[in-house]
Amino acid sequence: MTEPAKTWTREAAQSLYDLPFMDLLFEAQSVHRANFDPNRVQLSRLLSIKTGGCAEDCSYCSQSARNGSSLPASKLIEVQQVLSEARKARDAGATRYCMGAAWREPKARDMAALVAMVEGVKAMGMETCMTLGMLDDGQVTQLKTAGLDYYNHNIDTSERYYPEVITTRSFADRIDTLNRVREAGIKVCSGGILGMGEEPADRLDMLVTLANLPEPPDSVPINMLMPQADTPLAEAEPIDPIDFVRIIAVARIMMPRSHVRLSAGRSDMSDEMQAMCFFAGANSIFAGDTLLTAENPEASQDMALFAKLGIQPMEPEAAPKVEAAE
Ligand code: SAM
Ligand code: DTB
Ligand code: SF4
Repeated sequence: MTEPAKTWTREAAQSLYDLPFMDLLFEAQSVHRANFDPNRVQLSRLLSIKTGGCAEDCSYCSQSARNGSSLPASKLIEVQQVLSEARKARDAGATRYCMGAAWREPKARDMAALVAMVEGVKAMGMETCMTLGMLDDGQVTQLKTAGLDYYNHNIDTSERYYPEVITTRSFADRIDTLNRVREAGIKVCSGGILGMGEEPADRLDMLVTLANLPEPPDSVPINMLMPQADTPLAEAEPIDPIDFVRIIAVARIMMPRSHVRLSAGRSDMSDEMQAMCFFAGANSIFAGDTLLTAENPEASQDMALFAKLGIQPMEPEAAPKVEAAE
């Protein structure tokens, strides 16, 4: 898949963002229709394979050992347990299985189990995704060889705002891991969180960084902060829903062929807000009642919303519907 070469600037992103809402949504929906079936949404399922006790200081996260959170640290779970959960997710309609670990980076001793998880989930016919923190060259090669399809590693916010949120690893570290993953031939899933006290310009700068990567990410998760007790962002001011929808629309226009995922925070969104996000070009969600540790709408609730909107789950590997334009 080759993307038309286009370099985005903050100014160009800002002028989209500032359009009258109806014009912005019309443009986003037009771009969406030119690239995807507008009535299909991809379902990913998450599983926390190692929870809590993380050495990083991400100020939004309940799993950081530095946040005084009560979440106890667990060990990497057994491969068989992952596979039995994955089978249930597949039977419930998930086409991608995303395994997340609360680590700064995986240790050498964990690699054999991680490889077995990827191989086992892949053998069930689902796409595989992992999010394990930073990776070195050897680790990306091992995961690629096992058949890993996607790696999730979020830049989270703008380069400017990033140090306000995380100090234990840099924005540049994140970009290094993303480059390593892409160069190994693993598809990149990268996005961020809205509602951490950042300015609208930070949200746009985050999209500019993502869109200007050597290739835009295949998947772009846009999370709405789920404030977690005992974290520095526990009392963060919620983002205005219209501002949130505008960012989804700008992401769709800037990354026309990426799956834009309406990620964490849906349990605090109305049906109407989610419908607006789908109209603005979001075409992927996390399905199932738990994210990694936080709550998510019940499958039955999502299916009721899909039925009201005439949305169907996307088939696995449903690529954008047209070949890349020149
Ligand atoms: N430890 C790995 C890492 O950070 O790269 C993987 C798991 S981490 C929980 C994955 C992503 O989830 C984070 O980068 C962040 O964007 C998102 N996330 C974590 N806590 C969140 C929260 N409370 N609200 C919204 N998104 C959150
Ligand atoms: C992403 O962008 N969002 C997911 C996934 N990638 C790993 C995680 C959301 C986590 C929400 C908080 C929790 O469940 O602890
Ligand atoms: Fe650790 Fe990931 Fe949470 Fe940061 S977001 S504290 S790296 S689990």
